[in-house]
Amino acid sequence: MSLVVFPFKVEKPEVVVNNIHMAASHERVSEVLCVGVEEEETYAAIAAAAPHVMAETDTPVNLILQDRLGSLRPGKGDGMNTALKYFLEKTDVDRVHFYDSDITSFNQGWITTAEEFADLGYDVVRHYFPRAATDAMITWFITRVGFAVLWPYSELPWIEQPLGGELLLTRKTTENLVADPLVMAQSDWGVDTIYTFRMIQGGAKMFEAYVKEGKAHKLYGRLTDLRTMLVECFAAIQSLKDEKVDGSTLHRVQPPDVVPSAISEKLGYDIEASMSLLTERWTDRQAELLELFPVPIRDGMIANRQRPRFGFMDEAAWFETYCVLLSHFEKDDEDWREIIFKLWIIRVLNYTTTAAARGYAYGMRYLRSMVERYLRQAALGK
Ligand code: GDX
Ligand code: MN
Repeated sequence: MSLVVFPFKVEKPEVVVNNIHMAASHERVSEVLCVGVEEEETYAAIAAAAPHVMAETDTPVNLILQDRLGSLRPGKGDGMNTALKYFLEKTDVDRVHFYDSDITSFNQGWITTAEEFADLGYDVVRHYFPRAATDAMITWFITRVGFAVLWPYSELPWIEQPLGGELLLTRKTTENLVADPLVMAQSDWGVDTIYTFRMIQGGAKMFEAYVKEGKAHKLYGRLTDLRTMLVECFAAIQSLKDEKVDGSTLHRVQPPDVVPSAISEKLGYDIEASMSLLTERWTDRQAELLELFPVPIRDGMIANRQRPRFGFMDEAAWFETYCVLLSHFEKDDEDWREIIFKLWIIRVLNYTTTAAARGYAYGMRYLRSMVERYLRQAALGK
């Protein structure tokens, strides 16, 4: 039997409650745990609905607030880590599942799939989804690139969606995570990166299950939300850069299927709004920090003080940029946060206009082969 966890912040209550109901009705689920941040409206709505779900499904639905466990910004990491501790300390079941609470395409099949692959003996089952060619831009340009550059021989760069919030862990894998001070300290958006990294480094057997209907969820609000996520996901990789990972992990990936046109034709982000951010919020200190980068990158960036420019940020320039960031980026420095945000938007715009503009199939092929080229380049350079 399994515990199902929904971490939540501020979400549409009807969406969360529907997901809770679905999980609680599943025959393999012995308890549903919702982990909130504070007692606001979403929390109150779940508290009001929980007794009804329990009565209808005969499955306990518990609602708790996250503990302050970590040392970084209190965020989703504290929520997930609180749930892992709860799983070990308050239940005796073998498996825990996590699902984002804002998903509108969630169904019981997701739980069944994870359970069945775990039955085969995998320690971790991760769900992965078809995504638009201009979606998942943090995953592609920050996480998968970082994994390729730093650990080219490991399984890490081959993980489809290393930041995905939908996954199953066994008790043994959870014990390893909870015993790990670095994991418990990661209270922010970097938590998914650290979990994925430690699982592979620790030799967990991982299966990635393909969910063909895709993950429909809340659209990004302001781009500044993504900025925090970007900074925290990069900083998580940077904090791991001196770690070693060998190549002996078992990692299998279920092949993908036909991608629904609603996904392949979707635009992942607002191009015009992103371009307009490039000329904003400049400081003279940002220009000074850019001296650390190769001249063409520095000059290309400085040109953005006047008007948006992104032609210079090709694949090779991003490799060099990424290496400078690994050495010099400071996550708590406002100018560095703004620089990495602009660099990343520029790389995303360059990719969008040179590769994604040629269509879904081309864009996806480009992203995959880009990661491969980076890992070969990194391996040769070492
Ligand atoms: N308990 C708790 N505490 N839950 C949180 C917090 C927090 O501080 N912040 C967000 N959440 C919940 C949120 O309500 C949702 O259920 C889930 O975490 C994911 O957040 P969402 O705002 O939907 O983010 P997004 O962009 O859909 O996230 C995806 O990328 C993240 C990442 O790349 O880092 C998703 O796959 C996340 O699981 C992943 O962490
Ligand atoms: Mn979401």
